Amino acid sequence: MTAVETGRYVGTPVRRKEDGPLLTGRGSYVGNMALAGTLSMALVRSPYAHARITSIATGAARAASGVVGVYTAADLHDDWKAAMPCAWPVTEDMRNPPHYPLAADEARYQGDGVAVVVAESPAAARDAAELVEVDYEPLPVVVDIEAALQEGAPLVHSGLGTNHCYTWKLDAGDVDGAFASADATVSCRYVQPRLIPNAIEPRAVVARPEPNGDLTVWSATQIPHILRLLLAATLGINESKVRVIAPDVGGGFGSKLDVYAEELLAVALARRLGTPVKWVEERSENYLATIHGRDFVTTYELAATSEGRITAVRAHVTAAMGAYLQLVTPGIPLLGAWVYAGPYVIPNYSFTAVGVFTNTTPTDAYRGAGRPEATYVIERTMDALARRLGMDPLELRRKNFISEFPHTLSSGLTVDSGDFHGALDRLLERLDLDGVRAEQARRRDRGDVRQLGVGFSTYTEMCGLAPSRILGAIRYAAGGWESATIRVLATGTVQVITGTSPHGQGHETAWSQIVADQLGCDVSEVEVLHGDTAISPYGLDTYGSRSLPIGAAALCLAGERILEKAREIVAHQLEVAVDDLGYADGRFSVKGSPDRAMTVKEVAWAAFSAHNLPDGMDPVLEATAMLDPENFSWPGGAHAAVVEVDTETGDARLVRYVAVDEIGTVVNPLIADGQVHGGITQGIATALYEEGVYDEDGNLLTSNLVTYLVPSAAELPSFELDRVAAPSPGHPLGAKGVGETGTIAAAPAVINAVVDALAHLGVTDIQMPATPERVWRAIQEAEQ
Ligand code: MCN
Repeated sequence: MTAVETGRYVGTPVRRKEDGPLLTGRGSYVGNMALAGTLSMALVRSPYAHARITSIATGAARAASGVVGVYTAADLHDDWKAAMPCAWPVTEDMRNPPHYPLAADEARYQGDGVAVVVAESPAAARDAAELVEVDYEPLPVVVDIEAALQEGAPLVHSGLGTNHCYTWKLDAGDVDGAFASADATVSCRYVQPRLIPNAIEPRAVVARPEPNGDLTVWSATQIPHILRLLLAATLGINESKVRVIAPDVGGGFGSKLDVYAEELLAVALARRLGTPVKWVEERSENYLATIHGRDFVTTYELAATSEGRITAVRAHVTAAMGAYLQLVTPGIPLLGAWVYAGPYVIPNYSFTAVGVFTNTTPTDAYRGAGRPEATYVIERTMDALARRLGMDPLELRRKNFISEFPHTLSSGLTVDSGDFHGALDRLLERLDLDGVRAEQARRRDRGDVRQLGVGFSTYTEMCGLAPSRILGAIRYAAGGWESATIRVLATGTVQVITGTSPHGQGHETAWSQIVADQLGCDVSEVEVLHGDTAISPYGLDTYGSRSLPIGAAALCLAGERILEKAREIVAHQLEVAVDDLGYADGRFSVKGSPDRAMTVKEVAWAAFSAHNLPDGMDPVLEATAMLDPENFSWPGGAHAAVVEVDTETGDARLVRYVAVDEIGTVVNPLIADGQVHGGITQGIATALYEEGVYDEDGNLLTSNLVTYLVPSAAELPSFELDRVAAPSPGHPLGAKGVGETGTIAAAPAVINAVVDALAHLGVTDIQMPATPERVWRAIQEAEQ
């Protein structure tokens, strides 16, 4: 695609258009909707992680005041034309046990739905749910992924005869040979904690049957288009009869990239009862019933020469699926599968992922999905290899950086552009490493209680999901294209319809900037419509930092088509050849006669009135583009964390965090900074605070905001951000995705810093999250 000229808006920190209503309490969230005749839904959830359901008595609940109906799996059995969808069967022989919105015979994780109550109010529904009497016969439980693979482990699905879901491999080169002939090898084992997404707005859905048999569904979802498709398929409804609307959505971070039992139940019950049915998740339900993230154990090995050239990588990932496969559960490890060599040239490559069922909440996409896991193990192991070789960890990184582009990774994909050296140079300029090291030395000499450490992470990731042919080749069911329509209305204002579905990312502003530059209008004259399948019938929604890489590229293409059509109209009306016209800032003029001109607004009126258009041309100034990218998007960068660790209590605190990202052209630096801030915070949360913990009976011990530690601004320093740019040659603006970079880079930088703070005591490893207890124990063990 040709590069698009930018003007006065792209690259400037335009304030977010969408913030006014949100900040003044005038957002339109599903939870606030009050449609006439709405009934409320509440779920009865299993308190056991694994239990046979021997009976369900619904009589008392049915008799309760305000209750309209109580339903079990058996009652709704005929409503489902298919089981709940898993769109990524990663191997032909992957095990995918049928998953229905309510458990029929067995509950397989704490929170698994076993019955649903519909009542006249949320309180009546919840109260009646308490009256449903379920007899459970507890069954053996397995929550640990490695234990689940042992011979004789309790089986999550006894019918499968195993907890093994799939094994997926990617091999290139002669890995065994490279390890056999290496001067140095390191082998490390890492645990990625289970993470529990906590969007500020919990999930919510309202389903309304329309008088003509159509169905309207409002959902706090990231994926209105995919949801429509899968609601239609699962319930056997004509897809064109279903309209899904994602109004304002208060964050998702991947957790709303799913088709949930509650959405299917609300739709099925609304159809049965002929009236709107609504469900709003409670925070405690969010912990149990919204997907979780991560929960990987990885062994990661590097082979190198004595000079520090890395010759091979071998990564083996064991990944928790949870009790069932949700929409893209099995594919999450694969999203990192190509980048286990990081930003380094490593000729021999081996990656294996093993998916495992456990009696836990299903896992699925959580910010970064697959790539934070990869970056963490690489960047931790780079430090371990540097220790082994007696080299400076940054020198080791520099020695192995990809420095020529495009670069085809040994794993097979091509990194189109990057500047890893430049990012690291800039980081060091900002950091004053010598100063930090001097302070560290002083504290060590003095034997201070609070020791200082600095840690680095240099990264690349593949985002912008993605070329459809590659997604097809790895057995993902859908494509990766995106759509955009631009309409210049008769009065000259512009309507943009995007297939992306922002839920906090600011597309209304960024897309307006891009279109305003292309068409030479004011940013306030552009209105961006999204998140309603009746308005934007085609789209693949927002996740995987794909919206700018793909959605905005489709937008640029639609803009080009608008300008092509406009140019033909101007040439016709001014009676010149199209090539005789120049274009700048929303105005076409005849080369050499600048006064003979028409603005885009004038052309829009001419196209609307259609009095004098070229023969055969359709009226109105409107264009649509569907764009399937040719490559992934390859952001990268270098991050550094400076931490202070209390050697008596084990308390680790961030003192500084410096990030230099390379995301190509930046459309809106304010939005991009916000994305990096949020991303870094989530990476730091993994490193220091957040961990979903089950006891051995499968009870979720971290089931609220008191026990699951989501950090606030009070725990964090002010981040120091900077950027370098290596624009993507495959993107019309040269832009790359940014939505996940911070999360991908931050955790290893922080843990490397904690380890560095304690290196003089002999500490070489600390598992995430580095809680005071873990840090304290690591110090005690090193001292023995
Ligand atoms: N942007 C930019 N210049 C760039 C890259 C991006 O100005 N070079 C801007 C874009 O215009 C867009 C925003 O940054 O407004 C994010 O763009 P992009 O990287 O394309 O990511 P997406 O819009 O596809 O968002 C998805 C990404 C993901 S995968 C998660 S998870 C995540 C994230 O965005 N979840 C979020 N950021 C979030 N932010 C909020 N507030 N809430 C979430 O749930």
